[in-house]
Amino acid sequence: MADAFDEECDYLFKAVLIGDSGVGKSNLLSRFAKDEFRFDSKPTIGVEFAYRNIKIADKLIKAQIWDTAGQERFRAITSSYYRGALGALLVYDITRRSSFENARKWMVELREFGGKDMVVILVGNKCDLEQTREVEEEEAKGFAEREGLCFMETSALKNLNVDQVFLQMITRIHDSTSHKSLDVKADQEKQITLSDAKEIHIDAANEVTATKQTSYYYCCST
Ligand SMILES: Nc1nc2c(ncn2[C@@H]2O[C@H](COP(=O)(O)OP(=O)(O)OP(=O)(O)O)[C@@H](O)[C@H]2O)c(=O)[nH]1
Ligand SMILES: [Mg+2]
Repeated sequence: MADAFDEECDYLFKAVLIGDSGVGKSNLLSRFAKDEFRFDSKPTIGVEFAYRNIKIADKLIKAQIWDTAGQERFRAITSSYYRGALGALLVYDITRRSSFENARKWMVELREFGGKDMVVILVGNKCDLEQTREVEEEEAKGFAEREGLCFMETSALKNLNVDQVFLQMITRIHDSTSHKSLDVKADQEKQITLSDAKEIHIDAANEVTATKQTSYYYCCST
């Protein structure tokens, strides 16, 4: 059934979720993929993934989002997790400063295993917990700017900015891959092969329209 549907997709994009344990990666994904939230979610063991199909302009995109454990001992082989990923959400918890400070550590891993053109968004999750906030939005914006990342605050619990953050990432991936194919051959179709996934076809003639932005959204010009 999945294969039958794959035939209808114009693109397949793989993206990954990274960040410390307990920051809300799995709940962000379940909110995005199934509109579900769990107060009692267990730490992820190994790797899980979910899909959601998104229409940008007249193109159907299958977003394949991978989720792994923040805890080192539960993580799967890192290189295969990142292989073929075109985007990443680097998630921290706005009420847990250590999870923000560890974003640097996650950046090191991203640089080692991720592709150099990956679209990376820094995500401050649990913004519904304003009263116990330990990381100011301005500070996170500054960090994102220095690292050349986009930035957004979200709440998986209240469903704030969840669709927006995933859609920003997917739109930017679409945008950059379309530009790349234009650079290579303006009038021909280019193929990119994602290991761990299927082939995607990028038609250089297609245009991408922007998706909605929100007040929480910040992005540098890179
Ligand atoms: N208040 C609030 N709690 C949240 C939010 N997102 C997740 N949580 C809670 O935070 C806890 C951890 O969430 P998970 O999604 O399992 O965290 P994770 O990053 O996947 O953790 P690992 O799988 O161990 O890496 C759970 O108790 C969730 O209910 C949010 O936006 N707001
Ligand atoms: Mg998890």
